[in-house]
Amino acid sequence: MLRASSQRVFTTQRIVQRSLATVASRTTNTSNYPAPFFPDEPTQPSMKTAVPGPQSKAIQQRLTQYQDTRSVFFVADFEKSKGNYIVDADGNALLDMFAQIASIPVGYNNPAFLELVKNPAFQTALANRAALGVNPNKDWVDNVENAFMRVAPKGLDQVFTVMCGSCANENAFKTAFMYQAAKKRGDKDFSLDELTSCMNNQAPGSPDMSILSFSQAFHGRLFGSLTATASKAIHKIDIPAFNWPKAPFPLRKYPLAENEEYNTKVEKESLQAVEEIIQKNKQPVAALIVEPIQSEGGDNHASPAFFRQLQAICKKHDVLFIVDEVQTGVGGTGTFWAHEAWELPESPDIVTFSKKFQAAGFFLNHRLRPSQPYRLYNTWMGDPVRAMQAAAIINEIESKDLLTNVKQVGAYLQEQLPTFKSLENLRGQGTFIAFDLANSAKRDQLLMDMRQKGVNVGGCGDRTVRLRPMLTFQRRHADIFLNTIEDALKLQ
Ligand code: PSZ
Repeated sequence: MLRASSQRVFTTQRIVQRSLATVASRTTNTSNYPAPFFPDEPTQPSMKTAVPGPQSKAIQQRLTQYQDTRSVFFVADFEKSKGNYIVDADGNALLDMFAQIASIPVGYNNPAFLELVKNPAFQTALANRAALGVNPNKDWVDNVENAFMRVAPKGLDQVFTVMCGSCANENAFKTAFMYQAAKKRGDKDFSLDELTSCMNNQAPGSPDMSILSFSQAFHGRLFGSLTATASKAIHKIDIPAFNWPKAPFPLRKYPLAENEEYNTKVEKESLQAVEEIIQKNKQPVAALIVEPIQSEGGDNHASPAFFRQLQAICKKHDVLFIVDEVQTGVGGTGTFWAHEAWELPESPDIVTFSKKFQAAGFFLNHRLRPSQPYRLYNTWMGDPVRAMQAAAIINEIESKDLLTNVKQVGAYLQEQLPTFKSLENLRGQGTFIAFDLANSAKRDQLLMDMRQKGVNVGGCGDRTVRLRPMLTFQRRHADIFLNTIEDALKLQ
């Protein structure tokens, strides 16, 4: 487990300490790079055309007949992509620090995955998809143990698998509602009134309960998860929502060391708001959901102490504490689960996952298992193919010691980035690093310029650049990124 203090503090002192000599060592001293995880990936970006190039544009134009492609950056050639590099339809090789919206853990065409495809058990699972609630294959229990229980947070002895991050959160919410309703009902059976009223979406069968989430949160785009989401209006507009409360997420000021008083104050205010909502909200709060780092909402971090107190408030009121690790899970922050860095006295009640794990779902304690079967249920209930992939990912992380790699390369980036004076509010944990540009136009221009120079980086919030490299991103890649951003900033 990583110490809570591992969250890097960017101080002015450190900025002053940074000398031009260190920058020079970044650009010239490549002899002490650790051995590459992918000896056959490109050694640097190679650009043949603008991005998107003519091939990308032609395919996109064809696809636009049937699908909205306005969000497409460029069309990929996954067959040619390798390791940390994504190759596009025009043959451009870009260092990929966006990684399918933070969802590629161990590189494109990782040999472990290519090997897995040859495995007869994998082929059987691919050719014969199981409805896992009806006919799990005889090896499904092995997958559950190898992929999920191996990395289950302490005390969370159950796992429910689904198809995506939003599905994971929606089913976690249902679990919380069933738990709270069962607690209220005691030993009694469902009443006739409950059984009939729920068929018309009325109380008492469809009770008034809520999920408490935070301002700027992102938990998905389905009805319950979208209600809990508050990152951008465009995600929510026109969609009916539940009447669920939001507490303000503390928006800290940087550098942390110079803003301790303010940051303690905003965290305290947020915690007070949480407790007040739990005590006073008209729709009783069944659970609170929080991201370890608010990602879509602008890469907002809070202190480990904040999260410990959040859990304590939830515990005091028996509100379930759900940690959404859909984006932060599986190593990018330097620990397998980001919440490990908080040193909680006990695990959260529910931890949801997807993205880099390839498999989606959530961990829970057996006391939260619903009273009857079929209440947490659907056709596929996950996918054995993805579970096998998840097990291979854990093997890669362990055998290549990728968490240590993330910590080291994250620390290096966090040390180097303060030399760029126009990058504001530097913040990070592991390689989950972000900084702000002066405004959204400058941010968008920087992202575009970097892409033309062969480094694929994404944004979030209004004016934030967020780094989401793979766990296989090494010092050699960090230097390419640093040199490229240095060049791109000169264009601003
Ligand atoms: O615009 C979008 O729909 C995006 S861009 C990034 C995401 C979604 N992230 C998905 C996500 C997440 O980051 C967190 C913390 N929780 C839940 C989700 C939803 O996961 P999916 O997209 O798999 O439903």
